[in-house]
Amino acid sequence: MAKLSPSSRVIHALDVDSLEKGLEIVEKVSPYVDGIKVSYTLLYQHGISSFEAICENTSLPVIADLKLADIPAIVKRLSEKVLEAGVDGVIVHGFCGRDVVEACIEEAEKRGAMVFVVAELSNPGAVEYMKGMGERIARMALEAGAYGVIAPATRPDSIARIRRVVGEEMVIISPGVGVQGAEVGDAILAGADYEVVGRLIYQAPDPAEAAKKIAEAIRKKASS
Ligand code: O7M
Repeated sequence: MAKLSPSSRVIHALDVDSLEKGLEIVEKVSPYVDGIKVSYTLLYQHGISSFEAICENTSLPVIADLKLADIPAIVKRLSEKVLEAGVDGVIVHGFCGRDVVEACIEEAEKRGAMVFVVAELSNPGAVEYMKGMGERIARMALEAGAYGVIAPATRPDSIARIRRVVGEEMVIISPGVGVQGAEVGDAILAGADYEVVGRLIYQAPDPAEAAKKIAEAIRKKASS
């Protein structure tokens, strides 16, 4: 199982509907990103075999973003299914509680895979219920033994607070860059390890060039 290793510090959110386009983009952007996140867009269109196809066509870690949110018994079965497809990591919601996160980790550990726990979502409406909850979830994820947490690039203050909770032991990945409003590099400055970038890359006329520019912008910001 591949683990994340920081170089560009970009994870590409491959939220495309077409597997053909997805494979093409993966090939083009792989030199400029550290991981690929796949989601329901491919799953609904092409089934779980699309995750297998992406895994077979890249040496980068592939993270399945199904944002699992159910009772432990179901999360365990869904995690097993998705991990069987060959992905290197899975994403589970933290708000469902420790038993759900632990069920996911139990399955992932059998294969040495990574589990990422959503601590706080990036959309504006998330603050209605989630603000402040992110730190509690992050603490639970740390205690449960998760590999990483997801914190919003749109709220760098939340990233900084979550980093204080998890210390250097956990990886923080942050979506919300570009279309959702966060500037490239700001999540890294606030304490994230990786920025999760979707539309800025897969909707660009030249996804490879876009990924390269984002990686350069992060490098520049992180070293200034
Ligand atoms: O860069 P975008 O806005 O086109 O895409 C962002 C990606 O990150 C997309 O795949 C979302 O599902 C995901 N995401 C968020 O945008 N916000 C969150 O709070 C959490 C995620 C995510 O990846 O959660 C696991």
